[in-house]
Amino acid sequence: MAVHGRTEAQPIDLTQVRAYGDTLNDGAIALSFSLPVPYGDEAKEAARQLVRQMGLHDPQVYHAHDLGEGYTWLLVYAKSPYSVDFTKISVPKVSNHKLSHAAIEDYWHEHGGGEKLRVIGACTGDDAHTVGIDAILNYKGWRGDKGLESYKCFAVKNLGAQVENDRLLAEAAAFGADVILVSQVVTQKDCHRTNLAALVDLAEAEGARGERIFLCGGPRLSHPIALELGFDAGFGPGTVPSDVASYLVQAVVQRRRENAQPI
Ligand code: B12
Repeated sequence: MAVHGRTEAQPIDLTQVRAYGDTLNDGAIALSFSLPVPYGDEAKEAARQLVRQMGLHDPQVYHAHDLGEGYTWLLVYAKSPYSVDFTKISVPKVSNHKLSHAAIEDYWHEHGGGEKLRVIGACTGDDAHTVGIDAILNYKGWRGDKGLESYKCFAVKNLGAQVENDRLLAEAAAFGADVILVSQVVTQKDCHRTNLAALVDLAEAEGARGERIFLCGGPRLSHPIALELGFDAGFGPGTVPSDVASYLVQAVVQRRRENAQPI
C-alpha cells in the first residue's frame, strides 16, 4: 500500500531528504507569488522563466489570477533537484523543562528568594496587535491555559500596544522587572527584526541588558530568530502561558546564580 507517495518497501534516506508531491523524492514544490504585469499568457511565461532561474525544473502554472491594475497572482508547481541531510540538522530550543502550574509556583517558592518574579510586557513600535501578549500575560490566558497574572509567583505589568523601546526600558527599570516580554506581530519590511534588535542595542547602551531576561514572541518569531537578535528566548505560534512561565522561573534563577546574586 502506498503511504504519503511511497510504498512500505521504500525506506526514507534521512541523509538526502527531498520535497515531494505525488511520489517520494519527486522534488515537487509549490510556489505562489505576484508579478507586476497584466494577467495573460505573457505573465504565465514570465513566471515559468523566473522559476527556472531559481534552479527549479519543469515549472507548470496551475493557477493565475488577475489582481487588477496590471498585476497577476500565480501558483506554480516545479521540481527541485536539491536535498538536505536531516541527520545533521540541529535547531536551538528553549531548554528548560515544562512544569505544571503548581510546580512553577513551587519552584519559585523554593528558589525565588521570597519576592515575586516581576514581569513587564508590551507590544512595541508601531505594532497594535495585543492579542498575543495579552494571551500570555492576562489572567484568562490562552487555550485553557491560565495567563501569568493567575500565578501567585508573578507580578505582572502589561503596557499594551505601540510602546516605544525607550519607554519600555524606563518602565521596566521603574517596575524592577526581572523579565521583559515583547510581542511583534507585524513583519512587513522586517520591521519586527529591526525593532527587536534596536531594543537590545538600547538596553546594552544603557548597561541594562544583563540585568533582565529578554523574551520576544509572535507568529513569525522563533527561538533561533530570538537568539540571533540578542534575546534570551523566543516563542512562536501555539505558545501557551505555562510554556513561558516554566521557562521564566528557571531562567531567572539560573541568571541570578550566574550573576552570583543571593536568591
Ligand atoms: C486581530 C488582528 C488585527 C487587529 C488587532 C487587534 C488587537 N488588539 O490586537 C487590528 C484590526 C487592529 C489589526 C490591525 C492591523 N493588522 Co492585523 N491582524 C489581526 C489577525 C486577524 C489576528 C491576530 C491575532 O490576534 N492572533 C491571535 C494571537 C493570540 O496570536 P499571536 O499574536 O500569534 O500570539 C501567539 C504567539 O505568537 C505567541 N506570542 C505572541 N506575542 C508574544 C510575546 C511573547 C513575549 C511571547 C512569549 C509569546 C508571544 O503567543 C500567542 C499565543 O499562542 C491577523 C491575521 C491572523 N489570522 O493571524 C492580522 C495580521 C497580523 N494583521 C496584519 C496587518 C497587515 C494589519 C494592519 C497593518 C492592517 C492595516 N493595513 O491597517 C493593521 C496594523 C495595525 C498596527 N499598527 O499594528 C497582517 C500582518 C502581516 C505581516 N506579516 O506583517 C496579518 C497577518 C493579516 C494578514 N494576513 O495580512 N489587526
